Amino acid sequence: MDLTALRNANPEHWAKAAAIRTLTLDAVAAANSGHSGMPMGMADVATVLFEKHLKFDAANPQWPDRDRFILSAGHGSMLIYSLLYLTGSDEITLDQIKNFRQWGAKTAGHPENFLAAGIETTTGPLGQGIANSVGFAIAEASLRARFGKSLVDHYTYVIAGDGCLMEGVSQEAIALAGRQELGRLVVFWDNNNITIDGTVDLADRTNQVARFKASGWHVQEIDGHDPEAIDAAITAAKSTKKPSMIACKTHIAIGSSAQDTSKGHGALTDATLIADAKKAYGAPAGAFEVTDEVKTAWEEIGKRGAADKAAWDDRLAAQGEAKRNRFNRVIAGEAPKRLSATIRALKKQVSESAPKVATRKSSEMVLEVVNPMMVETIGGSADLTGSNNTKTGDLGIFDTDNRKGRYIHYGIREHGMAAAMNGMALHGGIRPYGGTFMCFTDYARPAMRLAALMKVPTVFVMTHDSIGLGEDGPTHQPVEHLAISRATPNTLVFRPADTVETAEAWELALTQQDTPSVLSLTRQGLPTVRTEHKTKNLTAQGAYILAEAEGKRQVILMATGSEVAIALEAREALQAEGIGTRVVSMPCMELFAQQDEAYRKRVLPAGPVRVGIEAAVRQGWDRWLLGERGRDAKAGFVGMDSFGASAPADVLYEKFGITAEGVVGKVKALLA
Ligand SMILES: Cc1ncc(C[n+]2csc(CCOP(=O)(O)OP(=O)(O)O)c2C)c(N)n1
Ligand SMILES: [Mg+2]
Repeated sequence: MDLTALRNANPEHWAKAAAIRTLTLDAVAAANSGHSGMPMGMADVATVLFEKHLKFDAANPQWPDRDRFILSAGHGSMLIYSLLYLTGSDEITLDQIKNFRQWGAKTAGHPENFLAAGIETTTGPLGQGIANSVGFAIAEASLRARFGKSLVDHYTYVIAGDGCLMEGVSQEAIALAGRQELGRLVVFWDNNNITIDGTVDLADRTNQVARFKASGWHVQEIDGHDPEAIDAAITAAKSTKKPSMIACKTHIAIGSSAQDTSKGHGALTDATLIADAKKAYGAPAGAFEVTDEVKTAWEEIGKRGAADKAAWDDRLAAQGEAKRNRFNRVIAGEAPKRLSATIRALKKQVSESAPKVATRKSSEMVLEVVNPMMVETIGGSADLTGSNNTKTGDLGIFDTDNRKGRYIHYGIREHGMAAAMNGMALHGGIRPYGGTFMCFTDYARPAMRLAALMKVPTVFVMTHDSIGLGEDGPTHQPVEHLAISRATPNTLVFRPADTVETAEAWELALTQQDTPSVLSLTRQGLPTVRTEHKTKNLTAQGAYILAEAEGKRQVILMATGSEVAIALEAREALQAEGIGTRVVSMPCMELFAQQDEAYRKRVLPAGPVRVGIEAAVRQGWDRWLLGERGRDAKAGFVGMDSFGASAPADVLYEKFGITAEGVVGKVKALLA
């Protein structure tokens, strides 16, 4: 392709865009890995966006009212690193660019949100970024409605590739954004017709323009290398009330011998190819070389938002004190001081009245007192509102005509919901929680994993958490989902036994800053096991002694959630036969693992027989059964080692042997 005409049409634009291209080529070559073609192809779009539209101030990259730029096609990470370096980030320096993909560098293979400001979300798993962006746009609309346009007034821009649009989650995201008329969301599709295996047609003939339109989007089609067309399209996109998709026809690896081929997707490291491409760009030949003129021009772009930022600071300062404090508090992600007292009051009340309720209902009872005081929560469900008990009286529905509403009907879109919630949490100012059946953790899983990796405190409300859901049968009965959730680093998995533990779990989930929570809640009613009020949050210790052995301690029963009541019943039977039995409630294994050795030893001393009880697979339990001073010959587990079945819950517990008698039998066999 002859680039001369493009270069001559707009030399200043061209030189700035070429800097992205050459930095990308050099960084990928130095790393001997990475993806050159996408940043080369999208450099024109990114340059126009940053130069003419994106509201940001490189000196204040965390400014709450900045526009958000999301690189959904995360493999093109050198695009965002180049932009950050060129505009004057003090974190993504030239040294970082030179250390692309190396140990300890902020320039990781794929962009990681916690490594540098300006990287708004972690992308790489295709489709996640575009799905996160829906949450960013919801957060903006919600906060704008509640705090006013003078404080919140920004756009969310996304670059998505063919891969992002092929991933199923993109459909969930597009449909939700269209339904909610998220007019501040602008998606650029890098329409280069290339993926790794070849041309897009190998696997897809979707008319993307028609697809977006069908979901209520405003769509434009442009030449992604024409700066004037890009500028005009962004201007038009900003003024519509619908979310916008701009289909940008581009050439992957433009100007190189790999242009328009799948070879151009990956690492272009050949020295001749790189030298030739630089020549075609009219760019300096040296590695990582950017002329002072071009660097200065980019730094000017980085300063473009400084006056806006200063004016915004003044507007924030001019707010009434209460509103300013509330804004600052929610942006900082700090729970209100009254949260603890509110939780304590509820605990006292329920430990006295000792209701028999399902923990999904307990969760609703907690939310009824928390939501009115914690204005940053946004709840929702993937079409299971009445089952997940996620909606409380005060919230109102988030909708096109009610942006103040704090409850979202996500539709039957678990993955899209989870990713959107992550987007809200990343945006800041919002504490999202959302529900579905525990079994459909699988459908939300990629975003749940990323919540943990990204260090955002999203709360996943997973109800119907075992065979205890009964008649709906094994398709709906989770058995392995606690294990996979617990296997995920930086995730708190709570399985509370009653309303008191549920209240404690919510308090912990809502005060996390860097860790997502999974609440595993029952469909079936459970007795209150914490009938003696304790002001202390015992769930914070992860596991604690719920009932002490009388006489010589021969047995420790450990259980979670619905099985704690079974453990207590088994203890009664064992104690009646003179077998001293301790019951340990273990609502959160991760928090117990974080306790000091002395505490863990107090709860799980060496000696007694140990039996774990949980209506799920054993995987994950052996640390508590065999480790921590336990011994193989003296440990057992009562739970599931197959899928469940369709029948009433009590019949299932009976048939699968998860009963007090089953536990007593297991204990006696171990004692014999
Ligand atoms: C969920 C997921 N599946 C697979 C991959 C591996 N992968 C990375 S890029 C890519 C092709 C993407 O094609 P496209 O978005 O068109 O990018 P381009 O080749 O145009 O740069 C694939 C399959 C991934 N990163 N994420
Ligand atoms: Mg492509």
